[in-house]
Amino acid sequence: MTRRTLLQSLAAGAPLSLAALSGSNADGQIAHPSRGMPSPIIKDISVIATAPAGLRLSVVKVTTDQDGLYGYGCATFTQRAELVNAAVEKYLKPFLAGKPADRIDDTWQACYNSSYWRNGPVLNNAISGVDQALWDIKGRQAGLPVYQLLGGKCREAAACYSHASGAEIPETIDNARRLMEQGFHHVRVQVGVPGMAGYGASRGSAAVAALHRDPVFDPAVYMRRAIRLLEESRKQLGDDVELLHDVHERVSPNQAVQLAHAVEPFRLFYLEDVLSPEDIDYFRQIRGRCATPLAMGELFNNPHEWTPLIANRLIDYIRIHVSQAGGLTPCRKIAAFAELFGVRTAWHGPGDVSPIGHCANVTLDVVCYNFGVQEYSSFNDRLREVFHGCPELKNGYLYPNDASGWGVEIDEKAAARYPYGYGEAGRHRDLNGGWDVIRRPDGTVIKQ
Ligand code: GCO
Ligand code: MG
Repeated sequence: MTRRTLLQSLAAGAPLSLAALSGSNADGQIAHPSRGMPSPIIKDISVIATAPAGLRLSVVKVTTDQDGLYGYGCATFTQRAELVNAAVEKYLKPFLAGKPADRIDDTWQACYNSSYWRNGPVLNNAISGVDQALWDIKGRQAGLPVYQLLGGKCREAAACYSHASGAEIPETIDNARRLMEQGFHHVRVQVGVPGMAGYGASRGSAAVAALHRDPVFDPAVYMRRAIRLLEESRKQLGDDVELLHDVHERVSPNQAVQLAHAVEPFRLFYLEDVLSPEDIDYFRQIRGRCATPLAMGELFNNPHEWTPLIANRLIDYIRIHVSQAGGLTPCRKIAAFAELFGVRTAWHGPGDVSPIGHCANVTLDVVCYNFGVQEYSSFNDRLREVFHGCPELKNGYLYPNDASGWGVEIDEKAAARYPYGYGEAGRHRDLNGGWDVIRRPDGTVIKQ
Protein backbone atom coordinates (compact mmCIF):
# COMPACT_ATOMS: atom_id res chain seq x y z
CA MET A 1 0.00 0.00 0.00
CA THR A 2 1.61 3.32 -1.06
CA ARG A 3 1.76 6.33 1.25
CA ARG A 4 -0.88 8.09 -0.88
CA THR A 5 -3.42 5.23 -0.71
CA LEU A 6 -2.70 4.90 3.03
CA LEU A 7 -3.59 8.59 3.53
CA GLN A 8 -6.71 8.21 1.35
CA SER A 9 -7.82 5.16 3.42
CA LEU A 10 -7.16 7.09 6.64
CA ALA A 11 -9.14 10.08 5.31
CA ALA A 12 -11.97 7.75 4.29
CA GLY A 13 -11.93 6.20 7.78
CA ALA A 14 -11.42 2.72 6.25
CA PRO A 15 -10.37 -0.08 8.71
CA LEU A 16 -6.59 -0.66 8.32
CA SER A 17 -4.74 -4.01 8.85
CA LEU A 18 -1.33 -4.23 10.59
CA ALA A 19 0.09 -5.37 7.26
CA ALA A 20 -1.11 -2.16 5.59
CA LEU A 21 0.37 0.00 8.36
CA SER A 22 3.70 -1.85 8.19
CA GLY A 23 3.80 -1.55 4.37
CA SER A 24 3.92 -5.31 3.92
CA ASN A 25 1.84 -7.07 1.26
CA ALA A 26 -0.95 -9.58 1.80
CA ASP A 27 1.32 -12.49 2.78
CA GLY A 28 3.22 -10.30 5.25
CA GLN A 29 6.28 -9.72 2.99
CA ILE A 30 7.73 -6.18 3.41
CA ALA A 31 6.91 -4.57 0.06
CA HIS A 32 9.66 -2.18 -1.01
CA PRO A 33 8.74 0.60 -3.45
CA SER A 34 10.05 -0.70 -6.80
CA ARG A 35 10.15 2.62 -8.68
CA GLY A 36 7.50 1.15 -10.98
CA MET A 37 9.96 -1.11 -12.86
CA PRO A 38 7.94 -4.08 -14.11
CA SER A 39 10.15 -7.10 -14.80
CA PRO A 40 11.01 -7.08 -18.52
CA ILE A 41 10.60 -10.40 -20.33
CA ILE A 42 13.02 -11.56 -23.04
CA LYS A 43 11.09 -11.49 -26.32
CA ASP A 44 13.88 -11.95 -28.88
CA ILE A 45 17.63 -12.53 -29.10
CA SER A 46 19.49 -11.74 -32.33
CA VAL A 47 23.11 -11.28 -33.47
CA ILE A 48 24.49 -8.21 -35.25
CA ALA A 49 27.36 -9.65 -37.32
CA THR A 50 29.48 -6.81 -38.70
CA ALA A 51 33.10 -6.05 -39.59
CA PRO A 52 33.55 -2.26 -40.02
CA ALA A 53 37.27 -2.51 -39.17
CA GLY A 54 37.88 -5.72 -41.14
CA LEU A 55 37.54 -7.83 -37.97
CA ARG A 56 34.47 -10.00 -37.53
CA LEU A 57 32.46 -8.70 -34.55
CA SER A 58 29.47 -10.41 -32.92
CA VAL A 59 27.09 -8.23 -30.94
CA VAL A 60 24.03 -9.80 -29.31
CA LYS A 61 20.79 -7.78 -29.12
CA VAL A 62 18.28 -8.83 -26.46
CA THR A 63 14.82 -7.34 -27.05
CA THR A 64 12.25 -7.30 -24.25
CA ASP A 65 8.47 -7.17 -24.13
CA GLN A 66 8.65 -3.51 -23.05
CA ASP A 67 8.61 -1.04 -25.94
CA GLY A 68 12.02 0.33 -26.73
CA LEU A 69 13.72 -1.66 -23.97
CA TYR A 70 16.57 -3.75 -25.40
CA GLY A 71 20.26 -4.22 -24.78
CA TYR A 72 23.53 -5.05 -26.53
CA GLY A 73 26.34 -7.38 -25.52
CA CYS A 74 29.73 -8.31 -27.00
CA ALA A 75 30.23 -11.95 -28.03
CA THR A 76 33.26 -11.41 -30.24
CA PHE A 77 35.52 -14.39 -31.00
CA THR A 78 36.65 -13.19 -34.37
CA GLN A 79 38.45 -16.42 -35.45
CA ARG A 80 35.22 -18.46 -35.03
CA ALA A 81 32.50 -15.80 -35.20
CA GLU A 82 29.93 -17.90 -37.09
CA LEU A 83 30.05 -20.63 -34.43
CA VAL A 84 29.34 -18.14 -31.63
CA ASN A 85 26.48 -16.60 -33.60
CA ALA A 86 24.96 -20.06 -34.11
CA ALA A 87 25.28 -20.84 -30.39
CA VAL A 88 23.32 -17.68 -29.63
CA GLU A 89 20.63 -18.15 -32.29
CA LYS A 90 20.21 -21.93 -32.07
CA TYR A 91 20.62 -22.46 -28.33
CA LEU A 92 20.43 -19.37 -26.13
CA LYS A 93 17.50 -17.77 -27.96
CA PRO A 94 15.04 -20.70 -27.53
CA PHE A 95 16.40 -21.27 -24.00
CA LEU A 96 15.81 -17.69 -22.82
CA ALA A 97 12.76 -16.50 -24.78
CA GLY A 98 9.97 -15.72 -22.29
CA LYS A 99 12.34 -15.58 -19.31
CA PRO A 100 12.84 -12.43 -17.16
CA ALA A 101 15.59 -10.11 -18.36
CA ASP A 102 16.35 -8.69 -14.92
CA ARG A 103 17.90 -11.71 -13.20
CA ILE A 104 21.39 -11.45 -14.61
CA ASP A 105 23.45 -13.89 -12.53
CA ASP A 106 20.63 -16.45 -12.47
CA THR A 107 20.43 -16.22 -16.27
CA TRP A 108 24.22 -16.56 -16.51
CA GLN A 109 24.26 -19.69 -14.36
CA ALA A 110 21.34 -21.16 -16.30
CA CYS A 111 23.08 -20.60 -19.66
CA TYR A 112 26.44 -21.80 -18.31
CA ASN A 113 24.94 -25.10 -17.13
CA SER A 114 22.48 -25.57 -19.99
CA SER A 115 25.08 -27.19 -22.25
CA TYR A 116 26.25 -29.66 -19.55
CA TRP A 117 29.74 -29.42 -21.03
CA ARG A 118 30.83 -25.86 -20.31
CA ASN A 119 33.53 -23.21 -20.51
CA GLY A 120 35.43 -22.84 -23.75
CA PRO A 121 35.62 -19.98 -26.26
CA VAL A 122 32.45 -20.51 -28.29
CA LEU A 123 29.91 -21.02 -25.50
CA ASN A 124 31.43 -18.42 -23.18
CA ASN A 125 31.36 -15.75 -25.88
CA ALA A 126 27.74 -16.57 -26.66
CA ILE A 127 26.78 -16.29 -22.98
CA SER A 128 28.75 -13.03 -22.72
CA GLY A 129 26.68 -11.48 -25.48
CA VAL A 130 23.47 -12.12 -23.54
CA ASP A 131 25.02 -11.22 -20.17
CA GLN A 132 26.31 -7.82 -21.27
CA ALA A 133 22.97 -7.12 -23.00
CA LEU A 134 21.10 -7.78 -19.75
CA TRP A 135 23.34 -5.28 -17.93
CA ASP A 136 22.61 -2.77 -20.70
CA ILE A 137 18.86 -3.38 -20.26
CA LYS A 138 19.03 -2.95 -16.48
CA GLY A 139 20.95 0.31 -16.89
CA ARG A 140 18.50 1.60 -19.49
CA GLN A 141 15.56 0.66 -17.27
CA ALA A 142 17.13 2.33 -14.24
CA GLY A 143 18.26 5.34 -16.27
CA LEU A 144 21.85 4.75 -15.07
CA PRO A 145 25.17 3.89 -16.75
CA VAL A 146 26.22 0.32 -15.89
CA TYR A 147 29.14 1.61 -13.80
CA GLN A 148 26.61 3.16 -11.42
CA LEU A 149 24.83 -0.20 -11.09
CA LEU A 150 28.17 -1.69 -10.01
CA GLY A 151 28.62 0.81 -7.24
CA GLY A 152 30.02 3.83 -9.05
CA LYS A 153 33.51 5.07 -9.85
CA CYS A 154 36.79 4.41 -8.05
CA ARG A 155 38.48 6.71 -10.58
CA GLU A 156 37.39 9.21 -13.23
CA ALA A 157 38.79 7.30 -16.22
CA ALA A 158 41.04 4.38 -17.19
CA ALA A 159 44.71 4.91 -18.04
CA CYS A 160 45.32 3.19 -21.36
CA TYR A 161 48.16 1.81 -23.38
CA SER A 162 48.37 1.71 -27.15
CA HIS A 163 50.56 -0.21 -29.57
CA ALA A 164 53.85 1.02 -31.04
CA SER A 165 55.42 -1.31 -33.55
CA GLY A 166 57.84 -1.36 -36.46
CA ALA A 167 59.76 -3.72 -38.73
CA GLU A 168 62.93 -2.32 -37.12
CA ILE A 169 63.64 -0.94 -33.60
CA PRO A 170 64.07 2.76 -34.57
CA GLU A 171 60.66 2.74 -36.25
CA THR A 172 59.04 1.27 -33.13
CA ILE A 173 60.69 3.89 -30.92
CA ASP A 174 59.51 6.70 -33.21
CA ASN A 175 55.96 5.36 -33.05
CA ALA A 176 56.21 5.10 -29.27
CA ARG A 177 57.24 8.75 -29.06
CA ARG A 178 54.20 9.70 -31.15
CA LEU A 179 51.89 7.91 -28.71
CA MET A 180 53.58 9.62 -25.75
CA GLU A 181 52.97 12.98 -27.42
CA GLN A 182 49.27 12.03 -27.65
CA GLY A 183 49.23 11.64 -23.87
CA PHE A 184 49.80 7.89 -23.45
CA HIS A 185 51.86 7.20 -20.34
CA HIS A 186 51.82 3.46 -21.07
CA VAL A 187 53.10 2.17 -24.43
CA ARG A 188 53.37 -1.39 -25.74
CA VAL A 189 56.42 -1.87 -27.96
CA GLN A 190 56.75 -4.67 -30.54
CA VAL A 191 59.32 -5.20 -33.31
CA GLY A 192 59.19 -7.37 -36.41
CA VAL A 193 61.53 -10.32 -37.03
CA PRO A 194 62.96 -9.90 -40.56
CA GLY A 195 61.24 -12.23 -43.01
CA MET A 196 59.31 -13.92 -40.23
CA ALA A 197 55.70 -13.91 -39.10
CA GLY A 198 56.35 -12.12 -35.83
CA TYR A 199 53.55 -10.91 -33.57
CA GLY A 200 52.31 -7.36 -33.56
CA ALA A 201 54.71 -5.99 -36.18
CA SER A 202 55.41 -6.28 -39.91
CA ARG A 203 58.01 -8.77 -41.15
CA GLY A 204 59.91 -6.66 -43.66
CA SER A 205 61.10 -8.24 -46.90
CA ALA A 206 64.05 -10.47 -45.91
CA ALA A 207 63.93 -14.10 -47.05
CA VAL A 208 64.36 -16.81 -44.40
CA ALA A 209 65.61 -20.35 -45.03
CA ALA A 210 63.08 -23.01 -44.00
CA LEU A 211 62.24 -26.63 -44.77
CA HIS A 212 58.73 -25.60 -45.85
CA ARG A 213 56.80 -22.81 -47.61
CA ASP A 214 54.55 -21.69 -44.72
CA PRO A 215 55.15 -18.47 -42.77
CA VAL A 216 58.18 -18.89 -40.50
CA PHE A 217 58.96 -17.93 -36.92
CA ASP A 218 62.16 -18.62 -34.98
CA PRO A 219 61.74 -17.99 -31.23
CA ALA A 220 65.47 -17.60 -30.53
CA VAL A 221 65.87 -14.88 -33.21
CA TYR A 222 62.77 -13.10 -31.90
CA MET A 223 64.00 -13.26 -28.29
CA ARG A 224 67.33 -11.59 -29.06
CA ARG A 225 65.50 -8.76 -30.91
CA ALA A 226 62.92 -8.32 -28.16
CA ILE A 227 65.65 -7.89 -25.53
CA ARG A 228 67.42 -5.29 -27.71
CA LEU A 229 64.12 -3.53 -28.39
CA LEU A 230 63.31 -3.16 -24.69
CA GLU A 231 66.85 -2.06 -23.84
CA GLU A 232 66.80 0.61 -26.59
CA SER A 233 63.24 1.68 -25.74
CA ARG A 234 64.11 2.30 -22.08
CA LYS A 235 67.37 4.06 -23.04
CA GLN A 236 65.83 6.34 -25.70
CA LEU A 237 62.35 6.94 -24.26
CA GLY A 238 63.52 7.59 -20.71
CA ASP A 239 62.41 6.43 -17.27
CA ASP A 240 58.94 7.99 -17.09
CA VAL A 241 57.14 6.00 -19.76
CA GLU A 242 55.60 2.65 -18.74
CA LEU A 243 56.76 0.03 -21.25
CA LEU A 244 54.81 -3.14 -22.06
CA HIS A 245 55.69 -6.03 -24.36
CA ASP A 246 53.59 -8.97 -25.56
CA VAL A 247 55.52 -12.23 -26.08
CA HIS A 248 52.27 -13.80 -27.32
CA GLU A 249 53.33 -17.25 -26.10
CA ARG A 250 55.92 -17.39 -28.90
CA VAL A 251 58.85 -18.88 -26.90
CA SER A 252 59.48 -22.19 -25.09
CA PRO A 253 58.89 -22.34 -21.32
CA ASN A 254 62.61 -22.25 -20.57
CA GLN A 255 63.15 -19.35 -22.98
CA ALA A 256 60.32 -17.59 -21.14
CA VAL A 257 62.25 -17.93 -17.86
CA GLN A 258 65.39 -16.56 -19.54
CA LEU A 259 63.53 -13.71 -21.30
CA ALA A 260 61.71 -12.47 -18.17
CA HIS A 261 65.03 -12.42 -16.35
CA ALA A 262 66.92 -10.73 -19.21
CA VAL A 263 64.47 -7.81 -19.48
CA GLU A 264 64.27 -7.17 -15.73
CA PRO A 265 66.80 -4.26 -15.90
CA PHE A 266 64.47 -2.37 -18.29
CA ARG A 267 61.73 -2.08 -15.62
CA LEU A 268 58.71 -3.04 -17.71
CA PHE A 269 55.18 -2.20 -16.58
CA TYR A 270 54.53 -5.82 -17.55
CA LEU A 271 55.61 -8.65 -19.83
CA GLU A 272 52.55 -10.30 -21.36
CA ASP A 273 51.83 -13.94 -22.25
CA VAL A 274 55.44 -15.02 -21.82
CA LEU A 275 53.98 -18.50 -21.35
CA SER A 276 51.07 -20.25 -23.01
CA PRO A 277 48.07 -21.44 -20.95
CA GLU A 278 49.38 -25.02 -21.25
CA ASP A 279 52.65 -24.07 -19.48
CA ILE A 280 51.45 -21.83 -16.62
CA ASP A 281 53.25 -24.01 -14.03
CA TYR A 282 56.50 -22.46 -15.27
CA PHE A 283 55.46 -19.13 -13.67
CA ARG A 284 56.89 -20.47 -10.42
CA GLN A 285 60.33 -20.69 -12.04
CA ILE A 286 60.02 -17.16 -13.41
CA ARG A 287 58.93 -15.81 -10.02
CA GLY A 288 61.89 -17.58 -8.47
CA ARG A 289 64.29 -15.90 -10.89
CA CYS A 290 63.18 -12.27 -11.32
CA ALA A 291 60.71 -9.52 -10.42
CA THR A 292 59.61 -8.64 -13.97
CA PRO A 293 55.85 -7.89 -13.66
CA LEU A 294 53.81 -10.55 -15.45
CA ALA A 295 50.45 -10.32 -17.25
CA MET A 296 48.42 -13.27 -18.50
CA GLY A 297 44.91 -14.19 -19.45
CA GLU A 298 43.55 -13.19 -22.86
CA LEU A 299 43.44 -16.88 -23.85
CA PHE A 300 41.73 -17.99 -20.64
CA ASN A 301 38.18 -19.26 -20.68
CA ASN A 302 38.17 -21.64 -17.73
CA PRO A 303 38.40 -20.87 -13.99
CA HIS A 304 41.05 -23.60 -13.67
CA GLU A 305 43.34 -21.31 -15.66
CA TRP A 306 43.09 -18.05 -13.73
CA THR A 307 42.31 -19.26 -10.18
CA PRO A 308 45.72 -20.84 -9.34
CA LEU A 309 47.70 -18.01 -10.94
CA ILE A 310 45.84 -15.38 -8.89
CA ALA A 311 45.60 -17.36 -5.63
CA ASN A 312 49.35 -18.13 -5.74
CA ARG A 313 50.26 -14.57 -6.77
CA LEU A 314 52.10 -15.94 -9.84
CA ILE A 315 51.01 -13.02 -12.03
CA ASP A 316 50.61 -9.31 -11.39
CA TYR A 317 47.96 -8.49 -14.01
CA ILE A 318 44.96 -10.55 -15.10
CA ARG A 319 44.35 -9.90 -18.78
CA ILE A 320 41.19 -11.73 -19.56
CA HIS A 321 39.18 -11.11 -22.80
CA VAL A 322 35.90 -10.36 -21.00
CA SER A 323 33.65 -12.21 -23.47
CA GLN A 324 35.98 -15.25 -23.49
CA ALA A 325 35.27 -15.69 -19.77
CA GLY A 326 31.53 -15.33 -20.28
CA GLY A 327 30.90 -11.62 -19.86
CA LEU A 328 30.67 -8.85 -17.26
CA THR A 329 29.10 -11.03 -14.56
CA PRO A 330 32.01 -13.50 -14.22
CA CYS A 331 34.66 -10.83 -14.80
CA ARG A 332 33.56 -8.56 -11.97
CA LYS A 333 33.87 -11.63 -9.73
CA ILE A 334 37.34 -12.39 -11.11
CA ALA A 335 38.34 -8.77 -10.45
CA ALA A 336 37.10 -8.99 -6.85
CA PHE A 337 38.94 -12.28 -6.37
CA ALA A 338 42.13 -10.81 -7.84
CA GLU A 339 41.91 -7.79 -5.51
CA LEU A 340 42.24 -10.13 -2.53
CA PHE A 341 45.62 -11.33 -3.87
CA GLY A 342 47.05 -8.01 -5.01
CA VAL A 343 46.56 -8.84 -8.68
CA ARG A 344 45.38 -5.97 -10.86
CA THR A 345 43.27 -5.90 -13.99
CA ALA A 346 44.35 -5.26 -17.60
CA TRP A 347 41.36 -6.44 -19.65
CA HIS A 348 42.08 -7.50 -23.22
CA GLY A 349 41.13 -4.59 -25.50
CA PRO A 350 42.26 -5.11 -29.11
CA GLY A 351 40.35 -4.47 -32.35
CA ASP A 352 38.59 -7.82 -32.10
CA VAL A 353 36.53 -6.59 -29.18
CA SER A 354 33.44 -4.66 -30.26
CA PRO A 355 32.80 -1.12 -28.96
CA ILE A 356 30.20 -2.70 -26.62
CA GLY A 357 32.96 -4.94 -25.25
CA HIS A 358 35.15 -1.85 -24.77
CA CYS A 359 32.29 -0.30 -22.79
CA ALA A 360 32.28 -3.37 -20.53
CA ASN A 361 36.07 -3.10 -20.16
CA VAL A 362 36.09 0.58 -19.19
CA THR A 363 33.13 0.04 -16.85
CA LEU A 364 35.10 -2.59 -14.92
CA ASP A 365 38.16 -0.30 -15.07
CA VAL A 366 36.46 2.60 -13.30
CA VAL A 367 34.54 0.57 -10.68
CA CYS A 368 37.17 -2.00 -9.60
CA TYR A 369 39.65 -0.75 -7.00
CA ASN A 370 42.41 -3.07 -8.34
CA PHE A 371 42.52 -1.55 -11.83
CA GLY A 372 45.94 -1.78 -13.51
CA VAL A 373 45.82 -0.51 -17.10
CA GLN A 374 43.48 -0.76 -20.11
CA GLU A 375 44.54 -1.79 -23.62
CA TYR A 376 43.15 0.70 -26.10
CA SER A 377 42.44 0.28 -29.78
CA SER A 378 40.97 3.21 -31.65
CA PHE A 379 37.49 3.30 -33.15
CA ASN A 380 37.73 4.20 -36.85
CA ASP A 381 35.04 6.19 -38.71
CA ARG A 382 33.22 3.09 -39.93
CA LEU A 383 33.05 1.69 -36.41
CA ARG A 384 31.62 5.01 -35.21
CA GLU A 385 29.17 4.97 -38.11
CA VAL A 386 27.78 1.69 -36.77
CA PHE A 387 28.29 2.17 -33.01
CA HIS A 388 27.11 5.58 -31.70
CA GLY A 389 28.47 6.37 -28.25
CA CYS A 390 31.88 4.66 -28.21
CA PRO A 391 33.93 5.39 -25.06
CA GLU A 392 36.04 8.53 -25.49
CA LEU A 393 39.83 8.68 -25.20
CA LYS A 394 41.33 11.91 -23.85
CA ASN A 395 45.00 12.36 -23.17
CA GLY A 396 45.68 8.63 -22.75
CA TYR A 397 42.60 8.04 -20.58
CA LEU A 398 39.41 6.22 -21.59
CA TYR A 399 36.13 7.60 -20.23
CA PRO A 400 32.97 5.52 -19.85
CA ASN A 401 29.83 6.92 -21.43
CA ASP A 402 27.50 8.55 -18.85
CA ALA A 403 24.30 7.68 -20.69
CA SER A 404 22.15 4.84 -19.37
CA GLY A 405 23.22 1.27 -19.95
CA TRP A 406 26.34 1.17 -22.10
CA GLY A 407 25.16 4.43 -23.73
CA VAL A 408 25.66 2.95 -27.21
CA GLU A 409 23.12 2.73 -30.03
CA ILE A 410 23.82 0.55 -33.07
CA ASP A 411 22.83 1.58 -36.59
CA GLU A 412 21.92 -1.85 -37.93
CA LYS A 413 21.62 -0.59 -41.52
CA ALA A 414 25.18 0.69 -41.31
CA ALA A 415 26.29 -2.59 -39.70
CA ALA A 416 24.90 -4.47 -42.71
CA ARG A 417 27.11 -2.36 -45.00
CA TYR A 418 30.18 -4.09 -43.47
CA PRO A 419 29.38 -7.80 -43.56
CA TYR A 420 31.82 -10.51 -42.52
CA GLY A 421 34.64 -10.63 -45.07
CA TYR A 422 34.73 -6.85 -45.38
CA GLY A 423 38.37 -5.73 -45.39
CA GLU A 424 39.67 -9.32 -45.50
CA ALA A 425 41.85 -10.76 -48.26
CA GLY A 426 43.53 -14.01 -49.30
CA ARG A 427 43.75 -16.84 -46.77
CA HIS A 428 42.19 -14.74 -44.05
CA ARG A 429 39.00 -14.51 -46.09
CA ASP A 430 39.23 -18.17 -47.18
CA LEU A 431 39.50 -19.13 -43.51
CA ASN A 432 36.43 -17.07 -42.56
CA GLY A 433 38.46 -14.80 -40.32
CA GLY A 434 40.49 -17.70 -38.91
CA TRP A 435 44.28 -17.80 -38.67
CA ASP A 436 46.63 -19.72 -40.96
CA VAL A 437 49.53 -21.87 -39.72
CA ILE A 438 52.98 -20.55 -38.75
CA ARG A 439 55.93 -22.94 -38.45
CA ARG A 440 59.50 -22.90 -37.08
CA PRO A 441 62.19 -23.23 -39.79
CA ASP A 442 62.17 -27.03 -39.35
CA GLY A 443 58.43 -27.18 -39.98
CA THR A 444 57.16 -27.46 -36.41
CA VAL A 445 53.81 -25.69 -35.93
CA ILE A 446 54.02 -22.89 -33.34
CA LYS A 447 51.46 -21.47 -30.94
CA GLN A 448 50.61 -18.06 -32.33
C1 GCO B 1 46.65 -8.28 -27.51
C2 GCO B 1 46.42 -9.57 -28.17
C3 GCO B 1 45.81 -9.48 -29.53
C4 GCO B 1 45.42 -10.86 -30.04
C5 GCO B 1 44.17 -10.79 -30.89
C6 GCO B 1 43.72 -12.18 -31.31
O1 GCO B 1 47.40 -8.28 -26.53
O2 GCO B 1 46.03 -7.31 -27.90
O3 GCO B 1 47.51 -10.38 -28.04
O4 GCO B 1 46.59 -8.84 -30.42
O5 GCO B 1 46.44 -11.45 -30.77
O6 GCO B 1 43.18 -10.19 -30.15
O7 GCO B 1 42.65 -12.11 -32.14
MG1 MG C 1 48.21 -10.12 -26.03
